[in-house]
Amino acid sequence: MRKKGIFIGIISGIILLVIAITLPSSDSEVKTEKLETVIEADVIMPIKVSRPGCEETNSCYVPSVITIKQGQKVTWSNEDVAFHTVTSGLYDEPRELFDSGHLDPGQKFSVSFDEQGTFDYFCTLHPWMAGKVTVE
Ligand SMILES: [Cu+2]
Repeated sequence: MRKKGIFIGIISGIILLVIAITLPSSDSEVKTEKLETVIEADVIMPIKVSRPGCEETNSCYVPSVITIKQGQKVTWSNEDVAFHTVTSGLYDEPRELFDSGHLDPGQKFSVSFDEQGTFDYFCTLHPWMAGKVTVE
């Protein structure tokens, strides 16, 4: 009878060990998902950029200047609670290369750049919002 008790003790010990090993791994799966969400966008429109001020610290689009290789894609994500656009050119001088239209909060927009050069872009709703893509 005592042997049976020890056996049950060992078995439940093993079960507890398996649970202990399994728990942290499901935790790290959650972390991995969060990391992927961060990496999905190259440039973000952070919160509160619908009010002037972000242009003083070049943080209307973050990063405000991004350098990529020819043929690569840039993805923008609107992380603000207001609408924004990613529109090629300058506010006073739009260029008809790309235009996201109004991006809802949480919405993303991507452009592939097949030609080298420097490409300015801005937000049609907020004249102070400006950024640049450099394609090498
Ligand atoms: Cu905007």
